[in-house]
Amino acid sequence: MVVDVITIFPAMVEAALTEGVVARARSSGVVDVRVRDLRDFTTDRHRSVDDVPYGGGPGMVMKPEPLFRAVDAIAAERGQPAAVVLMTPQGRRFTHETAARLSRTSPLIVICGRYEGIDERVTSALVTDELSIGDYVLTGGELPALVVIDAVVRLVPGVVGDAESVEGDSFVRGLLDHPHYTRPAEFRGLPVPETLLSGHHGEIEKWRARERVRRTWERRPDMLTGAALTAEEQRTLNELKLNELKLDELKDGD
Ligand code: 4HQ
Repeated sequence: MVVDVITIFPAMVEAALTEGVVARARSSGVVDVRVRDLRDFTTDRHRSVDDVPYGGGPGMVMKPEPLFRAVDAIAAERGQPAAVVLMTPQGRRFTHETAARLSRTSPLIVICGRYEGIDERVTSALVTDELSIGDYVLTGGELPALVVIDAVVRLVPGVVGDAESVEGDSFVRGLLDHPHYTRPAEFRGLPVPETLLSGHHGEIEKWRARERVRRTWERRPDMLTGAALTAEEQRTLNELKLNELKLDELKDGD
């Protein structure tokens, strides 16, 4: 998979792509992620990438020319992009489904915005996907772009090994994960749940299934509509629902 990132802070983006799973995927050649300095696509003496907003108001706007030149140059080198992603709080929320789709989309260009935003002609003529990583305002699109690249790259076949398998991932399964423990069996008086020490694989899987459903019920009830549950998970959910009904009856006093 081929990804080009356009930013005015290439060192910041490169640093994050030089560690961990993404770095390994890059050096093994499974993915080719290149970071491009937007200023390399300017033509003026000051290498300007921003200008004052038409209509007035605070802050600066990213100029269209450097972004158009950057996308044109990248397209000439890498081929016509299958998607041009812009990170912005105005975008659709980035989810596992979008990550999975983008992991099958290549070549990909990701634009990191700075300042108040970018000239709307870039968005309407070049950008295919406006994505937001959440409802908060950051100082730039670099961290959101890194979030997207990290989530997308680990879904590319051959990047994550069998041990770290993607199949069991929370948002693939539609449930939150069960708790994890490692040695020692007791730490500062805190024990590891008995079942996990038992060596009974069937019982351990049952315990984990129940914990996944219980946690999802408590923390993310919205995820339970639409989750594909195993028999044990469904049994646990039914139990929790029954408990809630019984509690409601007690409160109503009938
Ligand atoms: N920004 N999800 C403002 C974000 C953001 C987000 C990126 C800040 C673009 C101009 N991007 N710049 N949240 O807050 O994607």
